[in-house]
Amino acid sequence: MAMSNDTNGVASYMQQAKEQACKNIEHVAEDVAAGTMPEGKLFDIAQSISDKRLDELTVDTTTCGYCAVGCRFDVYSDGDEVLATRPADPEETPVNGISTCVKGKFSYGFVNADDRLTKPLVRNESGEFRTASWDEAYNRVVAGFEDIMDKHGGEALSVIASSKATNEENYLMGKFARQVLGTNTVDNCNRLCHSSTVTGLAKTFGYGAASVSIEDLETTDCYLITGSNTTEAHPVIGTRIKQNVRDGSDLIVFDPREVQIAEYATQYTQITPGYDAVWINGLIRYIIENNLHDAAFIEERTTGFEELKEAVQEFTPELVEEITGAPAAEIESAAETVATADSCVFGWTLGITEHSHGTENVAALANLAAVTGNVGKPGAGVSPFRGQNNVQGGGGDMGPLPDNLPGYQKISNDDARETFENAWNCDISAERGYYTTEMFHAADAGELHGMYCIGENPSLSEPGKGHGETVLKNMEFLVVQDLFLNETAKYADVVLPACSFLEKEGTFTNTDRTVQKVNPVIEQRGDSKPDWVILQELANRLGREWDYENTAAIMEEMRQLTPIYGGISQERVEREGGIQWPCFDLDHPGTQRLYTESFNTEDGNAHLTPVGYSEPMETPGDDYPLTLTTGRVLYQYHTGTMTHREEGIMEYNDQNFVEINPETAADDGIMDGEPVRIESQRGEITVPAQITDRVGTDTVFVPMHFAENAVNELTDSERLDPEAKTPEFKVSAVRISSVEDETGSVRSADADPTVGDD
Ligand SMILES: Nc1nc2c(c(=O)[nH]1)N[C@H]1C(S)=C(S)[C@@H](COP(=O)(O)OP(=O)(O)OC[C@H]3O[C@@H](n4cnc5c(=O)[nH]c(N)nc54)[C@H](O)[C@@H]3O)O[C@H]1N2
Ligand SMILES: Nc1nc2c(c(=O)[nH]1)N[C@H]1C(S)=C(S)[C@@H](COP(=O)(O)OP(=O)(O)OC[C@H]3O[C@@H](n4cnc5c(=O)[nH]c(N)nc54)[C@H](O)[C@@H]3O)O[C@H]1N2
Ligand code: SF4
Ligand SMILES: [Mo]
Repeated sequence: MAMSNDTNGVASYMQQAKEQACKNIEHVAEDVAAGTMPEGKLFDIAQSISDKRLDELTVDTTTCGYCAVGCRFDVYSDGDEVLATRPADPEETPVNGISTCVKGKFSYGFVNADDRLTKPLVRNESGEFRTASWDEAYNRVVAGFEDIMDKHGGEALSVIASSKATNEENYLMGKFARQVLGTNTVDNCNRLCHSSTVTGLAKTFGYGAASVSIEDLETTDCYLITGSNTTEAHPVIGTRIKQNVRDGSDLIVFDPREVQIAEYATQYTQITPGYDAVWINGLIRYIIENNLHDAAFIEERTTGFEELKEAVQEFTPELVEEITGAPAAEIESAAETVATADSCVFGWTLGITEHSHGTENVAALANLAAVTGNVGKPGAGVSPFRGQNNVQGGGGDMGPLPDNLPGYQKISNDDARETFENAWNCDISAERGYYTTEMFHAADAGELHGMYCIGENPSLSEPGKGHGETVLKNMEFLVVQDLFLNETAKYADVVLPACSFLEKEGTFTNTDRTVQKVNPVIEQRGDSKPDWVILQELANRLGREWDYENTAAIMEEMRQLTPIYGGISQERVEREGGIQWPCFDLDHPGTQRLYTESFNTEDGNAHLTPVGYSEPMETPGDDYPLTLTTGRVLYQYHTGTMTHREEGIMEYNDQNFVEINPETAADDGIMDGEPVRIESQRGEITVPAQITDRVGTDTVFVPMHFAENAVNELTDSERLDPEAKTPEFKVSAVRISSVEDETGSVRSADADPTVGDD
């Protein structure tokens, strides 16, 4: 960590930010960030910085540990606490420049929270947790895993890897599962998220990743954005898009909710959740019918056009309107705009993927991109905005997956398996393990007996909360490795305290495939340890000989076994800044844009993949007449383990709510702010109403961030995409009714996510 010589500069920066925030409060009627960003907080920070002696402060640049945008900034600390963040040297921040969002800037209360885990926990004789030495905790873990291996074989064990952790740590989580435990059942949150993107893009274009760079996102002529609440979930990308639209680009948004990005759109079309392939096929049909497709691109770079043309015939504008609610005229105008733009980026997130036909939705979008020739040229391509800070790298590229080894090398491929069997000195089964969503059913069926859950909170985040909890409770042996005793850890036999991204070194890979450095900016808390250290110590107690001196050594081993990361060493990332994969050797510059010459398929062509009619596995009917869709808000992060410990954030949004259209609310006699009971076939919750025409009359929305009245009581663990096994989080049939004897406050409906750095 470098010593700061710029503390006055930080204090004055924070002071200016505070003034800016106050200006916002005065001038923007429906304030915003003010709630979280808190004048008070900013003032405290400015004060605490100026109170410190210069030589007590450190400053270092690191990468944000919240979302996959991959913002970088300088963190000021006294070694113990994060005092402030500030834009870093722009050379070091290729993705965000000087922008960050409220979470990256302020949400660090979790670091020193009173209930942060600082010592291992084990159960005492009466089943209560008590603190233990690392030695005792490790012995319990070894005994627990060995017992299950002896009784049922290693394949009865499972690992949930953490996309919050670094690439190096995730490489070790995959290696630990296969080499130390002898199981291919290792998976992570990608399964609940973008795995349908990965399967959909792998079969059409080859790589399960964004083809574009942030630069393309800043400069394109046109955007088609769907199923992405960009300004709340990827705020800094949202800001880039808004700027470019202000400069004249077109922005078309299809979403069941009029989320903030829709307010900036040149065309916003409200759709019924769950029928995306229908309207996307409608666009393709119109484009081909009207000769707006890119015939040269199709001829030279794709296969399957005739089959696609045939398959989209049934999706007339009239049919699309009937099924999705998108007016025929809007289908036509969107098709015209996309097809005639010089370049177009297709951006999506979970509104497309979290369905029982997410892979088909993604394939349909890939078809649209290819048919209009919008791949592999500047400003054009596919851009699934990835989720967790390191889900691209840690959750995918590093191979903690049931069917893939690092770098998407298939477990079924004999050569790939042999390479890893030799390098890791172990046997690897050619049969894939269980995906996360399948693990819970396998445990029910008595096929899976133990789980090592690292940095995830499946008790709350998996679909069908009741089912998930029962499985965790019944798990013969459960180890949880986390920053907190989260809702999953409550069922654990042993809990191991891990370090957060602020306390450790390594790399994260962001949504545009850029590998960036993560540096420790504060001391480790209590006896907690970085995930890689825990994994190494456990592997050695289970009979292996791991001797990584640091995370650079892990990266070195990984890159030699992973062609797409072949040229990415920590030393190089440190020296050059971000490097985008694929980067095949140390002289390779990295790849800004995919598919400029050819696709990553055997014949080098994009494989157009016809997609027929599809609908959700559960649709509204007489008993449950509304569609529930679920997701995020700007201020909160997932199950709240981190953001719920930041006072400023909780002042602004401290409880669950349901968005209901005014007409729907009136029909049911529901008043704004009053409690509403929401019931599905799985369960019921009661949350305050937020009446807003952001949602249509057939849809309600509940966020996923709260343990009390958790929305996953209502979702379903059975309904999965057939290939990716992603749950249908975005569609459940529900009914609502007014509950009169409780009250609650709700957040304001429209929030401006930017923090004023840009
Ligand atoms: N503040 C914040 N930011 C985050 C996170 C967080 O928890 N909080 N989590 C991160 C993670 S892991 C992820 S994966 C991303 C997720 O980022 P998003 O996917 O943008 O987040 P969601 O809130 O799930 O939003 C889904 C969007 O899809 C729309 N939608 C719902 N149903 C449908 C449908 O059937 N069709 C279409 N076309 N649209 C639909 C919703 O209205 C919403 O706009 O966010 C990342 N960033
Ligand atoms: N209804 C509904 N449910 C959903 C979704 C939805 O849209 N709707 N979205 C799904 C999606 S996209 C996702 S990604 C999942 C997210 O679900 P999870 O990944 O289960 O949620 P998080 O709350 O992010 O859990 C991360 C855990 O890691 C811990 N942690 C943080 N940093 C570290 C670290 O460095 N090391 C270790 N060991 N632990 C760490 C945190 O304390 C926290 O307990 O939720 C899914 N669930
Ligand atoms: S946009 Fe994402 S990466 Fe950037 S500061 Fe916010 S949470 Fe962090
Ligand atoms: Mo995610």
